Amino acid sequence: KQRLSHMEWTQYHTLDEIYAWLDDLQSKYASIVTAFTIGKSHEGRPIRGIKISHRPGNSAVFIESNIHAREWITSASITYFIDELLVPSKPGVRHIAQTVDWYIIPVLNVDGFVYSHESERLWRKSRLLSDPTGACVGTDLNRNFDYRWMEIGASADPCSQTYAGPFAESDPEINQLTRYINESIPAGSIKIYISLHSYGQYLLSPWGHTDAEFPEHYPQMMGVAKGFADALVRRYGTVFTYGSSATTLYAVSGSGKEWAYAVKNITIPYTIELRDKGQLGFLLPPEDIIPVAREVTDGFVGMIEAARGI
Ligand code: ING
Ligand code: ZN
Repeated sequence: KQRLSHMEWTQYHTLDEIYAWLDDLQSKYASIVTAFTIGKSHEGRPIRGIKISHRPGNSAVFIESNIHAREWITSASITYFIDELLVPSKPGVRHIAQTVDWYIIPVLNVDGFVYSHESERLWRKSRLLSDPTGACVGTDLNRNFDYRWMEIGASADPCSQTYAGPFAESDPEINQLTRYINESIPAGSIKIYISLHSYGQYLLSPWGHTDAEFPEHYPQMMGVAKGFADALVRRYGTVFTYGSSATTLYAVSGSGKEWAYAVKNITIPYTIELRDKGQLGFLLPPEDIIPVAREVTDGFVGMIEAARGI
């Protein structure tokens, strides 16, 4: 297998290609890059991430991407963002690279991602078989977190696209993600948690489970969301809507950002839904990778600058 020395972001890459690229980054930028593995997926693939840190003592941002298999634009654009952090093309990006510790898992749902490449493009869930009849495969990993698990917007039917799993953290992808955050990242250092999805152009905060109440830090969440959306729209005019999940999109429970906020006390947790608004949906063409990645990079610069002092 040929090893990639770099990616061009003109096509969607396989998991093996993304991992070969991660290996290259680790050797090329050894002084600031630490590759890590949170564990293995149900089918035995390593779930890998990258930590970018220029100096000790920075606050951290944690990003999980491609928790849903078919949302390829998420790993495509976050790998571009990683490249930008390592070789910044603008001072704003250099600044957020140097003053924040970035923990990024480009593909969390590795089994589903490979399945989406090889067998069924629109696959969403994991590949864990928990249906006793054997008829349906996969857990919706963004319903499998251990906070208000299975309360609302999640299904107990293994055949559903939003099947929450037989119990909270049933799937190794989720229990190892939470264990990694609990055990391997200094307590309290993560200030922002991002779960990267497509599509819809939303930036969603807690709460997911209710539209009748807002979390204590909702004003800060919205202030930082505005920083992201205002910076992003300036590049190509792409409009992102922000608000709580339950009031903006729909009610859910057991998703990553709720766990991050309620269990880990991470003040600024979001689900971000990248382009588009549904015209092409999950099938965004490869020509869109670079524009999406560029606007998202601008958005992250605006987000971090808005979050200073929170
Ligand atoms: N959408 C998210 C989902 O998991 C979401 C939307 C997540 C809404 C969390 C509210 C809270 O269903 C996609 N496209 O996956
Ligand atoms: Zn999703």
